[in-house]
Amino acid sequence: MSRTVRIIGAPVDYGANRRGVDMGPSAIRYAGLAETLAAAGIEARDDGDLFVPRAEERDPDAGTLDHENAKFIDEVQRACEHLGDRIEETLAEGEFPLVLGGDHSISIGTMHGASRDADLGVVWFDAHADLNTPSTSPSGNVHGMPLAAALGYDEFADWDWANAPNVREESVAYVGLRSVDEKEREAIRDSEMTAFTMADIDERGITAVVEDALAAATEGTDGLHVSLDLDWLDPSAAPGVGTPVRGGVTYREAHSALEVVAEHAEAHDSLRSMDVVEVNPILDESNETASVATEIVASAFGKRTI
Ligand code: 6HN
Ligand code: MN
Ligand code: MN
Ligand code: MN
Repeated sequence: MSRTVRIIGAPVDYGANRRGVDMGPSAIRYAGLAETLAAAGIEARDDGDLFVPRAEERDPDAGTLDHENAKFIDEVQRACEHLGDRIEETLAEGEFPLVLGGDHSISIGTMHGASRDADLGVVWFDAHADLNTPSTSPSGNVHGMPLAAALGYDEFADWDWANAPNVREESVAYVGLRSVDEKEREAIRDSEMTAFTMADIDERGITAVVEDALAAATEGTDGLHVSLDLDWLDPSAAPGVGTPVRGGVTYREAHSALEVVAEHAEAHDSLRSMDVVEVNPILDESNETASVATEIVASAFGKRTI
């Protein structure tokens, strides 16, 4: 990583159905993110957390938007608008935005901010497709909707704050899908996105799959956003998440994947922004998931053994 990494905490849990994910930024810091990056020779500075009112103080169904089946949507909007501005500022000042979530709804803000002045490709490491809309969501949880929001599907078409200004379907690539809702499956099939499931990883190996995902996301774009949902990993390696799904990538595969990202970033100066989401210390075992998150981030930024 040639730029200084600016760490931005987004302690948001509005988008998930389990409390505790708002403590993700603290847990990741406590796991030694700054120290791990420093030891790897990566310059980083911590810019603190966004101000996010506690969910208990808010009414999930109040608000001014048409929020049916999108819990806390007004609160998500407010947090994402602030986050988007912080991302834009960070990039304008020549630093690299690393966002610590929080649940995955915060990526709406990251992608918005990172695509204001650039065509942005996206690689989405996740068990889930996060492509629901208020009309298709089985849960009403906005953390299952960030990509649909960025791409302006259904109700999101009218919500400019949610639509990433310069993210195109054909520049979005999934890696590691294994829990996709019926309507999401249809939407992926009808779309121009690239989607690699766990079966693709089993068959072809993690490196080949990530290389293809990177190629799809960086063709014709100015920069790459990497979104890392910790439930992408198998729950045995990352137990502290709200929506675990069996059959995910191993600890080693996760490292290999992000090492491939680091190589691509070095060769093409492709990496523009990153978020690390869904770490929930309340559900974790000895902060293991936050430690794994920390180590994987270091791999993405080019940490080497020798
Ligand atoms: N995540 N597809 C499910 C839903 O409620 O829409 C689960 C979403 C999980 C979201 O882990 O970021
Ligand atoms: Mn997700
Ligand atoms: Mn997920
Ligand atoms: Mn728009």
